[in-house]
Amino acid sequence: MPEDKLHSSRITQEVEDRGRICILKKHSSSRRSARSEFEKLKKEVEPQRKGDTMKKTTWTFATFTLALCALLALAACSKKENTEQSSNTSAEQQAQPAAPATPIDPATVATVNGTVKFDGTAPKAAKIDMSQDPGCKGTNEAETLVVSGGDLANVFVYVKDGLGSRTFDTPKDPVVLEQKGCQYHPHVLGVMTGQTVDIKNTDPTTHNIHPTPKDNREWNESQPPSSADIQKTFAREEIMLPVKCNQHPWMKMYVNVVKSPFYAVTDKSGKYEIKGLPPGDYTIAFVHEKLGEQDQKVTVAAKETKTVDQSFKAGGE
Ligand SMILES: [Cu+2]
Repeated sequence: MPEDKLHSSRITQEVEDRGRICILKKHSSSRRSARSEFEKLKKEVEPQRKGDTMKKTTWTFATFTLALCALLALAACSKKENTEQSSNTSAEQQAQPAAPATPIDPATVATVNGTVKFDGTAPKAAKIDMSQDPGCKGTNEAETLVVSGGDLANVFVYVKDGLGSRTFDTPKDPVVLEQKGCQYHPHVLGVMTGQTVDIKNTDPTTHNIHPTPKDNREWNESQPPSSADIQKTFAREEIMLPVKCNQHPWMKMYVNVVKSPFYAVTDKSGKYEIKGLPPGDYTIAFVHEKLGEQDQKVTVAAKETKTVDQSFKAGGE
């Protein structure tokens, strides 16, 4: 091969190799360094061009290859940048920088408690046939309406209004959601924004947890028996966020994500209690998955305990 051709083909090879290395190693971690890589490469090759007898076509090819490599490197690098950006965004959504909590004087705090009743005759809870999965042990019945002696369980009660611009610390302890007997425990869960929900599977079968939110990120994850807990947070306030299991169609529960610690879920006796409230005027919301929402206004003075009962009529009115 004549010496000039050998030289030009060597340069072309070099350009190709450098471009390839740039892309493969991704050592250009940003758009700027990819661009400087291109400039450096160009400077190195350019002076050789002047004294070179290389044919024009070879040079066109070399420049084209150089430009293509640089473009590919830019694309690879900017793609990486975008990925980083989007993962940062979702990380921010998951854990927003916490504003300092507004101080509450513990000597003045009040309590709101009460009982929630179901007004009417509750239909008998439907039995659930779990025979499709031998890993689902025990008996199970629908929890859409859990009434005993007129007391309504699984009502989410929270301070909907009156807290103004107060902010609260996110509790460090997680709330636990357990899958046991192919049933969610609890059926209605309260959690603060950013607080961890620790999801356990104590069944000898695989579950697939699938929240279907309106305002939070949707996800679904499989959890085989004896696997590690799944830990999740919810970034935005959302009441009665449905959670289902993709393996077992009867499995349903609701997560309630709130910004304050002033919430409770009625127990089997229909009772709830919200403690530690600063004195003030509040709207208390009572929310049931099937019967809807009812609100009540309440004013609590310092150290006062006020009883706020509520009843739901059959049919949601
Ligand atoms: Cu399941």
